[in-house]
Amino acid sequence: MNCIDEKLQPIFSEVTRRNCGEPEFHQAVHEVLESLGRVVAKHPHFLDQALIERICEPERQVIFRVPWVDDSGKVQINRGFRVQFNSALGPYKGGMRFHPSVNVGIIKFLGFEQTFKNALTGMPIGGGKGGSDFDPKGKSDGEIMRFCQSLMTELHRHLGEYTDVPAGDIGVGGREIGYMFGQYKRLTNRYEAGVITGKALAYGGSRARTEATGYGNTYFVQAMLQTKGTDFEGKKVVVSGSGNVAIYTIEKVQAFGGKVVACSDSSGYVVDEGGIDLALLKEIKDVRRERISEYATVKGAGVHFISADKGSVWDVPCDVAMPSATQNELSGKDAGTLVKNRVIAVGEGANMPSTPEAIQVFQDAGVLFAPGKAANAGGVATSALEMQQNASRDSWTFEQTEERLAAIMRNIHDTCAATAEEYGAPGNYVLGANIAGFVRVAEAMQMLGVI
Ligand code: NDP
Ligand code: 2IT
Repeated sequence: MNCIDEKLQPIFSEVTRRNCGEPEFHQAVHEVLESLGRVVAKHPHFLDQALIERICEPERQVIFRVPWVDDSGKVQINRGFRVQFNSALGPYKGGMRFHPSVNVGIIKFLGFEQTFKNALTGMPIGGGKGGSDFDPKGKSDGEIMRFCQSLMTELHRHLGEYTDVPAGDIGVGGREIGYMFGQYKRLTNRYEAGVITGKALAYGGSRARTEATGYGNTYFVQAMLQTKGTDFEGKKVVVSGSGNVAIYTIEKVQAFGGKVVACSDSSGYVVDEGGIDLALLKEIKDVRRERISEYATVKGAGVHFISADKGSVWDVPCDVAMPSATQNELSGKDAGTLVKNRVIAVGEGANMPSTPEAIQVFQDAGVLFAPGKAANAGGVATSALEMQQNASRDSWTFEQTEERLAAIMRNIHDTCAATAEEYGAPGNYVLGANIAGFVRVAEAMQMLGVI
């Protein structure tokens, strides 16, 4: 890891002491503090009133029991979380993740990242995140519904369209959002559409929200490529994951003329040099909910499945890499392989998918590198557009909504680039994103008194 400025080192030490056993949270804080040395050198007033210490401490953390009954009649218990990180810019906003690896440290890292990401969108949304260690894999529809209802039975008292607005993340898509909203509505006796985003169109959702994160990352990478006088046309692209973010990244890359040759899930990856067949991938993942090896089985000759214990999707040579699965999925070694294979750009669709070592390798090699908190902000930005439509009881066309998304991503790109330049590190989007996000949150907090 790089060094943190000596003035900020005590803040980091206190974060690790207070949040022991939460390595992902430490990692996320470390990366932001690394960038802030240049800010406090130029604007020492940001060190006043324990502002940075306050930004590193969530405003509220809720942990609760989620009991539910499985199909065999057995009582199961999971743990639910909601970390309401920062509300200086608006109601807490951020997704819910259902995955067995979820713990408070994971949710805290995600809520911390979300705070700066949401600030970068320029929309009036604070940062929060939640989830559960519930594993949706292999569960029946009835089990998913009963789990979502039980979770919301506790969570609803902490939410509200002006308080905290969840959405989806890993393991939480349209089906789960529907069950959670249904239970919220029932418990509160209020049709408060703006209390959750990622809803289906039938009951207050926004067009283009499903597509927004993947499309947004593709717009961001396109803007980076354009700074070097090039674009996606004819480029070989590897996208990790095969969930919501990955699928709509593949769709937009293909629309921009790129060729996606590999994608993955936690069991392994498939290589299809002819270009991923998106209709088939959607059918296997969204409809049949099967493993990625099924793609190779259906496609047959020429398409390979390689299991996760035999290699990494980052072994596949490409011009552009778009990690869209989970945190720390791309190691320093993987980055070395990508650089050796002449990758020119990396856009993080997932949250913190590259390890600190990987980011260093990319930056040392002069690879265009878009950090998740900037590149994947299109999802939450379109959630804010969904809230806007709900508030005005309006519904926009797909074109109108996508146009707003494209403009927001362009603006985030330009803000990160200009901020990096202003702070003496042209082309460093990590620094640009961290500083621009921080300054927006910090300035609002200073105006609000010691909160
Ligand atoms: P999905 O649940 O739709 O898909 C997740 C994909 O990542 C699956 O292919 C899954 O494989 C894979 N994956 C998950 N965990 C692991 C793991 N531990 N190791 C290897 N592969 C894994 O989630 P999303 O597409 O919504 O989210 C993907 C990433 O994007 C996450 O980091 C999320 O935080 C981030 N993100 C999502 C946004 C959104 O709007 N949905 C917005 C911004 C960021 P498997 O099925 O085998 O588990
Ligand atoms: O990480 C993220 O930005 C999300 N999972 C989307 C959050 C949202 O509120 O739309």
